[in-house]
Amino acid sequence: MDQNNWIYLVLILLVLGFGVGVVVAGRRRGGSTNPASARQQAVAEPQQGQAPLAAAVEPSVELDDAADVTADEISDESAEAEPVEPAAPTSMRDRLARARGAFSDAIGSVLGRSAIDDSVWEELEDALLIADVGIGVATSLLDPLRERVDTGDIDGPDALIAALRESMITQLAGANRELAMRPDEGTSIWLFVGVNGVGKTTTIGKLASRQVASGSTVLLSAGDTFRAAAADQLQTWAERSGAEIVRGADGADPSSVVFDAVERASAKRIDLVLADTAGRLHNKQNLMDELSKVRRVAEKGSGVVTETLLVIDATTGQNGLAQAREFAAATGVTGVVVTKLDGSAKGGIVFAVETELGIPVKFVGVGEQVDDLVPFDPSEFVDALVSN
Ligand SMILES: Nc1nc2c(ncn2[C@@H]2O[C@H](COP(=O)(O)OP(=O)(O)OP(=O)(O)O)[C@@H](O)[C@H]2O)c(=O)[nH]1
Ligand SMILES: [Mg+2]
Repeated sequence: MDQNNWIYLVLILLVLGFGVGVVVAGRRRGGSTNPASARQQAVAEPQQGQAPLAAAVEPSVELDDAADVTADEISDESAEAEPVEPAAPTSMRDRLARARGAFSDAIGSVLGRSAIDDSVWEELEDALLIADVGIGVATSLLDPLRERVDTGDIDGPDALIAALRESMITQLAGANRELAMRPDEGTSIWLFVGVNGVGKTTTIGKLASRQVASGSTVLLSAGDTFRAAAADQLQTWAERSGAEIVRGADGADPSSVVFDAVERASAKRIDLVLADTAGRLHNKQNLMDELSKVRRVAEKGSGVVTETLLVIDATTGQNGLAQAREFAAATGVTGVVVTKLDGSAKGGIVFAVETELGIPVKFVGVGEQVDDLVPFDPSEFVDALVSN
């Protein structure tokens, strides 16, 4: 090596030595040249006696989303987030904002009148029809009120709106909205039926959480063997709620899955089986026959179907009534869950189902999260709907 090469080599070594010195000094000060990678390292490799950063964070994200949260996001939250007051529970009134929209305009307008004339009746009828109560229910609500106005029993717009609210509550009064369990007769089974995408699986997940929280042991039966992802979706809810799950092979006979689920539940003395089924069109006879079979087979072992719950999407409006008729004929529906009331201007399907078919609405879905399923309460519902 000649003299120039030696000089170059010495210079390179000097530069490298300086660089290493700077990095080591930075580390000693507790700093890092790359804070993100340092945080990731802390999450991945906690020091002895030190909790990993991820574990120090409340799992405020739902399980589905958890996989998408990077270590960076988690540690940023834990380092910087101020303690947050839990949000006040959203009222029924707020959750039904869209459905109320149709009514509140009409009611505001009626209340602004000095007398009850034809246009008042038109406005109220339009509001009821937009809410999709159906013409039969609208007439049964308004006709008696017309008579009371004629006789002078109702003497002005304020009294008319108050009387309408009362009549709506009365129409929904008296139904038994309990979800039945009959432990003396074996494992209770709640079977969930309905057309595609209405919210059956989500409702099962929400109800499983409620039942587990109230002290029941619960097993979910993944009877939708039609789509591979359906059982995975139910499994996620089982993990969230602390329920067990029985799955069948893809494409397996849905009756065999519910049979196995009930056998497992009764062997383990589990109180309740929540049985999912694939969504199906109510006018496809073979699919409705399959459902009748699922219901029959569910009771072949030591379980009893104490509820067959039809799930209806509020946004489908009056079509929900046709669905209810067919499903009731095939499976003996004992109750309805109306979902997606949070995003619908058509809360009126509740009236149509109850008054025309006599099937009680037992729960309503008002969002996608686990707590967004509430027992149906007529006065709360009507007050939320008919207020200005
Ligand atoms: N906004 C809102 N969305 C809901 C509600 N209930 C269910 N969903 C959503 O509706 C979609 C369909 O829900 P699923 O539970 O998969 O419906 P499903 O009836 O099991 O569907 P299939 O099994 O395909 O027939 C999902 O995105 C749910 O999060 C609700 O009350 N409100
Ligand atoms: Mg489903």
